[in-house]
Amino acid sequence: MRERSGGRVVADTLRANGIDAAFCVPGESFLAVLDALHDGPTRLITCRHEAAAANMAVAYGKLTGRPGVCLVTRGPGATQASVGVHTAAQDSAPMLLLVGQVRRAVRGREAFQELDVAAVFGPMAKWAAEADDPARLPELLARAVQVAVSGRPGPVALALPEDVLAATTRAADARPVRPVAPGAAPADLGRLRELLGQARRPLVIAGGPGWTEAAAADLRTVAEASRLPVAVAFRSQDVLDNRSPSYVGDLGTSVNPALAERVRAADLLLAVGPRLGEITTGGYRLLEAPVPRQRLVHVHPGLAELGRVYQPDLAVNAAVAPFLAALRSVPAVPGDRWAAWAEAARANYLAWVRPWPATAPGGGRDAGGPEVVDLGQALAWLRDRLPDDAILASGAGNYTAWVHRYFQFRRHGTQLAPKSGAMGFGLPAALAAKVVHPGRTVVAVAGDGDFLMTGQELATAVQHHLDVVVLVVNNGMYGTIRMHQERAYPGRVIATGLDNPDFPALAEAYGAAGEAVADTAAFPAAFDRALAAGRPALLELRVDPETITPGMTLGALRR
Ligand SMILES: Cc1ncc(C[n+]2csc(CCOP(=O)(O)OP(=O)(O)O)c2C)c(N)n1
Ligand SMILES: [Mg+2]
Repeated sequence: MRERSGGRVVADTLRANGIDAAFCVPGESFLAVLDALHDGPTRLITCRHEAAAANMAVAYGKLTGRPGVCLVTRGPGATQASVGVHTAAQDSAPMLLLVGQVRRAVRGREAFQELDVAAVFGPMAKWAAEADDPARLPELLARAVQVAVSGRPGPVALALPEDVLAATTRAADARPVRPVAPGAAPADLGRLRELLGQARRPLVIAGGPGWTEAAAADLRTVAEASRLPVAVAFRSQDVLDNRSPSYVGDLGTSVNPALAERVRAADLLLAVGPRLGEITTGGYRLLEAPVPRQRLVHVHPGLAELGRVYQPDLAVNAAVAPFLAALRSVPAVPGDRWAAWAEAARANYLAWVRPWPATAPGGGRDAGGPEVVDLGQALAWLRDRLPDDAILASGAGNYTAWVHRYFQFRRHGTQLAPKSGAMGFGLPAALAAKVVHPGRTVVAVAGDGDFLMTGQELATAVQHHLDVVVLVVNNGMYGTIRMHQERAYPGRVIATGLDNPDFPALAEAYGAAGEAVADTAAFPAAFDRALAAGRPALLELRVDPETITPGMTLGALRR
């Protein structure tokens, strides 16, 4: 084996594993890796903040199934990137946080910027470790990739001391990693068919990691053949074409009450892939812990998730893709017995997303108030305007309730939304999406609070020619918290109001196009201009601050 630097071993490992892009904020601790990436082929996106770089890596992992790589430096870089590690964990997204570390000779002295990466990230990541020998880098890196992509995918944090990266080694590369995705046993499928055979009111809950185009197609085939109603877990709306007669809505933070009622009333829940987490289970109330009243089949690739909160009647340790492929290969269970139940669930969904909500009473032009954008109508228009493969990224805030409800996802891998509810995710995720799919339309939707957590990445978008459209939903407040505040402490507003910058001017200052939209009717033309700008573009959507959720006003909350 030729002699090469530790940094080169890192670069070669990325290439060998098909990781064709990485996201960084540079540091002098990992110059050897940067140098090894100098001549390609991995595309290196340099960012303005490590939180954004880490969020980009999360989005890359979710979109490709390969680990998203984020390179940061020592304590300051690693701690700023930590939000991405947390999101990757809650989102089951494969990710590698590579942290340049102080050199071995001074380790443990609290040297300049030193951080015990394994100790800090140990409880947050799937695995965290530190290299101490250049010759063992191939082994360490291969294990990191293996852990990140296998079973329930997740983040791995590795500290790479500066001198380990700079030293040379003749160690040979490891082989490219093949993800380990457990599959379903024939006995599991037999038992599942038995349980379905006894059911009258079955409901599928689909979500979690490991979805592929084929898995999404298999879910559609299986569900439609057996007329199974399919709800999706929190922020997993792209695992089934929302136009399918089987799609009945999402179990999110603002769930359709009729759907929540169906989860309670179901006699068999078939959870295909999701964690049965707090949001998906309506705060652990739609199912009782530890023994749900509904019969439960839980399919999950991570052994630790099975029986963690709920004891299933049938636990299947399988990834969704092999599970659904196996289920598709056996004869479909006839769905005549629950056809009416399934049709009613679909009707509930259609009623929930239509008619589009109007501006809250007291607001809007007709009432003599200022002009505003009706977010529901804007998203409904977008749903029809965007191609099926367009990617929509978002972060956290009440504005996401409109996204989840009024946009319809049609293709697998088109929704990038943090299951951790972390603000600041949308724009970085959109940029990563544009790196992975340069030919697709990519839209980030952000709140005014949310956007400014990673808004500086407009500079990254301009620098790397990542022409995304950012919709900033401006209600002049941290709306979600204001909503909770008005409920708990009516009229006592503190810390939730925002005096915002001039968003279009800010965008223009970064070299992006910027425009404000203050009227629903003006949105379509403004959006088309943004899309055709030939550079990244931001549209500030001025919405009615009174309308705190679709169908709820601040005034009503206070009363
Ligand atoms: C990183 C992070 N910090 C704080 C919070 C708490 N939080 C949740 S939503 C929210 C307000 C979001 O405001 P904005 O983006 O303007 O959206 P809006 O609710 O107004 O639509 C806050 C502060 C969070 N989820 N994530
Ligand atoms: Mg806001």
